[in-house]
Amino acid sequence: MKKLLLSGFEPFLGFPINPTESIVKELDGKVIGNYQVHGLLLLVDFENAGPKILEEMEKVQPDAVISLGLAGGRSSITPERIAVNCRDGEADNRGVALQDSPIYEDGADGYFSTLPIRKMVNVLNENGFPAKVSDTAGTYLCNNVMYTVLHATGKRIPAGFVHIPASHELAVAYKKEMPSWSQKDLTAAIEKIIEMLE
Ligand code: PCA
Repeated sequence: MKKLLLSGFEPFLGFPINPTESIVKELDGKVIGNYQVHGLLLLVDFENAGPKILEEMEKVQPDAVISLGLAGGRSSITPERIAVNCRDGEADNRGVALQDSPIYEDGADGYFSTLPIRKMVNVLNENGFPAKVSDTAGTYLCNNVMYTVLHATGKRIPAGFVHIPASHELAVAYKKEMPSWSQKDLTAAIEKIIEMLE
């Protein structure tokens, strides 16, 4: 049985809930398609998140890595195309704010996702889940994790990042006009993505 490392994040900035946390908890240990899922919850912490996922990869030796993050305000599931060697933006959950800071001093400018992102989007849309490829994972923790993983794996295994919209619970708690999905649909969409991985 192949192994999939599935990561999500704790809540961050003003968002009291991170729907990726429930997905990771719910799918942890499950067998979906060709993969057994190993869930990992990451801190929104620049110093900790990269080393933590690399440590887990060392332990699990996954055959694929999918990292999940919340993109509050997006209305679709968005597999990310590219990660860039840059950290910038709001303070993380430890209060650390970085500006124009490379993730690896001598790292490549960017890495393309090695997940089948086009197929993922097509399969999601065929199954009634709105999805599209995103051309930027930003410069915050999500991009940081995507870049760190791809820097380590190269093209060796399928690896990459998928941003998801808010859940209804988050929209109710945070900003009611925020586009949102049911937690059940968010989880089902991620299951669908895993199911189609070879
Ligand atoms: N989303 C943030 C960090 C944690 C998360 O779930 C991001 O898009 O960078």
